[in-house]
Amino acid sequence: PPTIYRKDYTPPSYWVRTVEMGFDLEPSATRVATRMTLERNQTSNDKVLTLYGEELQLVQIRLNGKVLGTKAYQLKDGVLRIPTTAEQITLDIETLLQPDRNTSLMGLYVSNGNFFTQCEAEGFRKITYFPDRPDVMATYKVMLRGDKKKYPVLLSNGNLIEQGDLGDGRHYALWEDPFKKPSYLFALVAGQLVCQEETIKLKSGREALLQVWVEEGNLDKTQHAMDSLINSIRWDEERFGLELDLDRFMIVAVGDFNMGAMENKGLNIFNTKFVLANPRIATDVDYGNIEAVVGHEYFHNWTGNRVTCRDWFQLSLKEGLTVFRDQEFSADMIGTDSGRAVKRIDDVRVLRQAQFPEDAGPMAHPVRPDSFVEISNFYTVTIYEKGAEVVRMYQTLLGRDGFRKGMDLYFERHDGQAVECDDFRAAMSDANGRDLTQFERWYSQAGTPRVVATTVYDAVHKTYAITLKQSCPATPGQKNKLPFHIPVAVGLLDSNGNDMQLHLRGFPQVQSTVVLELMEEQQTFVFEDVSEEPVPSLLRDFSAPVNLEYDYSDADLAFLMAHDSDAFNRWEAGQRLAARRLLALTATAQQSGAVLTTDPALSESLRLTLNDAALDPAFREIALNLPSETVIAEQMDVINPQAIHQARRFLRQSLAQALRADFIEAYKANQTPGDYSPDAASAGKRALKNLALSYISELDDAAAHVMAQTQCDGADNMTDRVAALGALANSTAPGKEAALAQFYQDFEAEPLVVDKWFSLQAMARTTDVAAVRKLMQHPAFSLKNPNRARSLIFSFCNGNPSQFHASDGSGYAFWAEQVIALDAINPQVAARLARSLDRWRKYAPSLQSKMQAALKRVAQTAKLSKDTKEVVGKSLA
Ligand code: HT7
Ligand code: ZN
Repeated sequence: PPTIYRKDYTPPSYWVRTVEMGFDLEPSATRVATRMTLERNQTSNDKVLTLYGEELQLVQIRLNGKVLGTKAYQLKDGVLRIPTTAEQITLDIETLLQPDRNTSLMGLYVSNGNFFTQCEAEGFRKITYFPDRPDVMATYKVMLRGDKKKYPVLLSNGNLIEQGDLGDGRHYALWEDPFKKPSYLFALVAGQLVCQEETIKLKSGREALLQVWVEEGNLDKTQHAMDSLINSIRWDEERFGLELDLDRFMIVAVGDFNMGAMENKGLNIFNTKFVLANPRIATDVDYGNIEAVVGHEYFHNWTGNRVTCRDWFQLSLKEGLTVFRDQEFSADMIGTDSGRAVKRIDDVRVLRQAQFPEDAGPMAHPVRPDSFVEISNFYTVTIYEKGAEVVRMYQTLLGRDGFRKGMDLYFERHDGQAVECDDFRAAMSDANGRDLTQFERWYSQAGTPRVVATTVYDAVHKTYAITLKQSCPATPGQKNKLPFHIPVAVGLLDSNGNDMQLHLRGFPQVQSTVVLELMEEQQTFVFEDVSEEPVPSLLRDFSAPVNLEYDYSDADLAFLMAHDSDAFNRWEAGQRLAARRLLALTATAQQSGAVLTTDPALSESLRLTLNDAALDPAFREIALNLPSETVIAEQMDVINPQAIHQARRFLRQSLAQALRADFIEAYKANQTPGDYSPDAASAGKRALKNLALSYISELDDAAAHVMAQTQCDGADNMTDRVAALGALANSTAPGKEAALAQFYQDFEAEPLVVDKWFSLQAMARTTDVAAVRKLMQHPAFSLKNPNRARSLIFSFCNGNPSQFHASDGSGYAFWAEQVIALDAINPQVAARLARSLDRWRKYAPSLQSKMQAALKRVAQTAKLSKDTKEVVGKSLA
């Protein structure tokens, strides 16, 4: 398959001004009649109108009313070329689709008897031939026709302007979207659905109708999504002065969906996982995710829909910015400083767990990639999460007000346009009179920068110098990197643990945190009037997506853990200390006959944090969580998954022994009696209580079994129930099998809970490939449903490293089999799974060769999709 390059971008030869579509909805044969009016793009010299189509039956094309014979156009490899230079054209295209055979879940498909669409990035071309590219924007009018009983609800973008009976058991609905949009934002939904609705008054006084559509039986699970939508609308009005521009805004939940959700104009389509919640089926984490995803899709209405991307290389323009916005929204919804910090830590954990490895692997790409084979493969943590960090750095550099000025200018300049990442940077720069030229490298250079800090205290002159040296590892196609513009937020702690007032040489303001702007390869920053040698608190609030190294002593780290006013760095100090121990234990575990030992210093520091009642329980929970096996793996030259697992388990067990009484106390002190509420304070308490349970369960003794079993039996909410079941699943408790069976029996009618049941078993310590294969035989398992496939296969391959990387290579053989099987059903999902072996070159040779063999087996499979081909091809390159 061809590689597409950013440098080859050319504007379209024709603009599409209006689109009218008629759908006759039938699962096995849906007829689509599309009429579009086009206008020649005066800047283009291309004498051909180019349209794209995939897996379509082309019935007829008419140009200005005249049927086009096959000689009047060229149709090859999904590209339809019509030679023409006419100024204005009306094009009628009729296509025939088979939605019930569409297992890729792109374009028009059937899920549980209902119709749904997914058009981003290139799904519209599976509905009709079209200039399916984001810089072609048009207004749409859509007529839906279908059986009245089977499809009582007919939805599309914008406003409902007419509906009625067709007399033959069918009915119709006519929708019109007043805003021009790219084809990737088109959507339709038809079927048996019910909705919760609410009318709200917007800031300007206008009214808007909000609806959350679900399958019958799920109306008791929509309130949280509705609340989250209303909160999102209010937040965007307040924080960015952005109002909902439509009279109607709909969210629809679907059980078969490739990703989380989709921001189609006025008709957001969501994976059920990010809509449905009540205390019986959803955990605190689910509630938080729903709020974040509802916010994310809503915020796209401005950052993505009103201002969209010129081409798919600019994807992070909308995704990075919108993730940043949803992160800020979630933080503001918690409201407290410590809640904000916990949210920030959570976001950074995701970045380190998933994006840092991506940035160091074969799929590493810049936030604005230079090339791709299949754009679906580029909906990555780099585009989303690193992209959000890049946007956050503007705010760190310009301040909140400066950032808002930049946003205002961005909308003033580009509302209704399809633009580039550079346009966003220019708005930030121009609105603030700041030169952000060098900042561009965050978009063009891949890889996680390394920043090494060294310090010198001069007791005579009372100065403290911090030298920062940056570098960036080579990534595919980018050997040498130029220095980034890196904001490094710094504080200095005196011997009492208080923040010093900082006098940075050359800067008049005195503050307790300063943002150093590292722009050269190496720079020294000097602080004056420093009365004693401080302990530096570096990269506060994780002010840049870099790996910061400083030669802290263990005592420094314990001191920062106890005193740093920056909650992020308090947490970070604990993680550094724990990572140090874990790496040492891992090194020992690799030697045969070695005996693992711990030192009490870490447990004493953690004991202080655990018992510090002045700290938010949510913070204590996150601070007591050790770095994951993946995070530790990334810090090793050669990854040994078994040794890492053994080391982490050993450390958790020794902490459980040392702090048993403290954990029991925390368990008792953080009960949440009364009605369940997912608010941050209650969720924080539950999180700490369940962390205590998970540590106590490491001891795997009778007392721990009773504790978990009692919680499992008595839980009145899913957070507590699943935490207790997880503890049992990882234990040798006699009641383990019965508890798993009971859970399934209680929730077999709730697909999202059955997913949890599969996932929890897939990640259990004792689950090996044979056990996963057995679970695949369960009647509830299906590869066709992405959530289900993710819950078992992905959870095992990505969430159970010590079993997946079994020394006999059985995990890799299983992985290859599943990638191949999934590829025939759903290439996007298969290509995601294919990423599990990204880091194969970092493992010991005996594992490497087995991984390579599995990758080759996939690569050599006949009829492999271009999605999966690109991923395994890049891995093997
Ligand atoms: N913008 C949406 C992307 C998306 C998507 C992409 C490819 C295949 C299926 C998809 N479903 C949704 C999601 C978002 O970032 O909001
Ligand atoms: Zn998005």
